[in-house]
Amino acid sequence: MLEGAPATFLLGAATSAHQIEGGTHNDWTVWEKGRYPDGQPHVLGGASAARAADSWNLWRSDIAALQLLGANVYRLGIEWSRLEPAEGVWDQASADRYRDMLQSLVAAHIQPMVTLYHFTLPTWVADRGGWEWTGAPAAFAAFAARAGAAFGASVDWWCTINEPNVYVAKGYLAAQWPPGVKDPRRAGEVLRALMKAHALATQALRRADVADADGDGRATRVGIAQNLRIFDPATSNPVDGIVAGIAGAFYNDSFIDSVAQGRIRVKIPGTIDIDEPFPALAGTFDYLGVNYYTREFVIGHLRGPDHYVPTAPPELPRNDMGWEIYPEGLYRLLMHYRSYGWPLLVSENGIADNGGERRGDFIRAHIYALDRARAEGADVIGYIYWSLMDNFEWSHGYRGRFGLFSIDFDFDPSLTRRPTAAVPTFQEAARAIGALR
Ligand code: PNW
Repeated sequence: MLEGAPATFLLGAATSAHQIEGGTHNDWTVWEKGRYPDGQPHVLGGASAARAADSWNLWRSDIAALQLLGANVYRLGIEWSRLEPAEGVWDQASADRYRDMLQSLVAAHIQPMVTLYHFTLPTWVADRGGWEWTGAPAAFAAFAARAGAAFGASVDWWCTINEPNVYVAKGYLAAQWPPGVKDPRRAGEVLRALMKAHALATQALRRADVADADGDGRATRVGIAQNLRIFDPATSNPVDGIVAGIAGAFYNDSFIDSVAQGRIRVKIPGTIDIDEPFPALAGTFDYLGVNYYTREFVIGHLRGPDHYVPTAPPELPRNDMGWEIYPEGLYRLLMHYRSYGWPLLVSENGIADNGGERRGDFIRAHIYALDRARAEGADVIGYIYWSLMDNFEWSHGYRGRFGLFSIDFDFDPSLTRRPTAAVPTFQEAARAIGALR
């Protein structure tokens, strides 16, 4: 694994604020208390992130876990609703705690990579309409400016927005996440707003963070983490191929192509058609973050309410959440997206595997896929596993166990981070780049 990769290769693990911290108050906190019209709770089993992994208090154990792995990067979130509990109000005590965390990471030779928005909004933003509020992109940029000024001395790597496409699909197409909407027109508008928010936040970060934390001559590396999937046609029926192409163009590429062109383009034939010049988007990626999990097989329909029906042959290997395990897909995506010219960072890749027996092989197979892409010329600068430890897996509650470290949320009040059987595999990769001896 990672043979010939430079010592600067980023190898680490990821989390997000709401999924691990506990004690957050945002639009998801509200959603977790709610139910669907049929009485089902929004979150499986009525679970909530009220305590989650308690990283707000146990963050030193998280750093110890990263050290055991030999990680040289930790992708973590900072919670907007904590730092700015009301518009324009900055919570200094929370900022101090994040600063301590970030400084401790740097002292441990682990570069922090900070995500500003990972699915959760302050209630004061959500109450005004969330990303449909016309003031939202500017409010987010103001938050980014403050975060850049407050934490820039420890942080060079910034991720403005995590998976804008998943957020829009879950919140505005599938109605499974807040705000629980099913409306393609609004989905398109929210994607447009997220692009503007990213562009404005990038400008803000570059202005506010002028401190070069790692001494490599660059104070900021900004990008997004985009969920990328392989969409393969389920059969040789040309309709499947056409619909798979449309799905990929919307889901994988709207955001990326808009940045590449400095122009907001969101299109689903017959459904969404947005085209707006937005020059501030151009040049806003210092890297492209690739969150890769799975492939989908597409059965297309030209008529009827569902043009797009994802399916999956039953014989394929799956994780605990039913997602196909398909390492080759990572190779295919890296080889495709290299043509945009941005350095590629695998910003998430992981498996829900409750027993933990399959995780080591999963990581090895995906790093091999990454190695193949590197050998063929792709500029892949890092691999970040999702997740450092088990955490609140959104609408699945604590059912999806992605952690390199497991947590017994039911019976262990101290929430000890226990190494899973995949840790030696990760350590082997860390040794290959000289991050662990
Ligand atoms: C990513 N889907 O989200 C996120 O960035 C993490 O917060 C999350 O825990 C991780 O993947 C594992 O799910 C996704 O349903 C959530 O297709 C759901 C989907 C995809 C990505």
